[in-house]
Amino acid sequence: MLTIGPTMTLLANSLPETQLSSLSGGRVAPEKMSDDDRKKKEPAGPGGPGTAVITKTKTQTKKPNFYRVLILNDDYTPMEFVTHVLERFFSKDHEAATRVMLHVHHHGIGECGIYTYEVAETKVTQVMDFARKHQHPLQCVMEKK
Ligand code: TYC
Repeated sequence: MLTIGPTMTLLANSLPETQLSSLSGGRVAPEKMSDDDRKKKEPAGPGGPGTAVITKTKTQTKKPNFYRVLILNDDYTPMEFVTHVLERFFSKDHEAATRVMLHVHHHGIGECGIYTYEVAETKVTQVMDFARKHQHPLQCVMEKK
């Protein structure tokens, strides 16, 4: 989850007490200062003496978008190479990697993992660079979930 900043400040005496109380979660501090003390400490500002400022921070949340990273079957890339790719770049143990590789071999396409945009993009680039380096035609793509 992402957290995005604060939102609202208002003068306490600009609202009726019922609204004030709900804004502050019912925790508006009672005025304890005597009138004499207040005169010494607070200048009579725009809100007048005894003006309280309440800042309410509203936390906004945003769900990240997720992307599926997929590999495609072809007739030339060795099975062992694909299994190795799944272990190396997608942190799969040998059995899980073999399972995904065989699924792709039989069905034409299969899922390596689900990631946020930047991570998925990095995985695709890593796989494509690694396949090219070893002169295999293996294809790796990402799709929005
Ligand atoms: N079909 C390939 C072969 O028979 C193996 C393979 C599996 C290739 C999965 C790519 O994504 C792939 N050698």
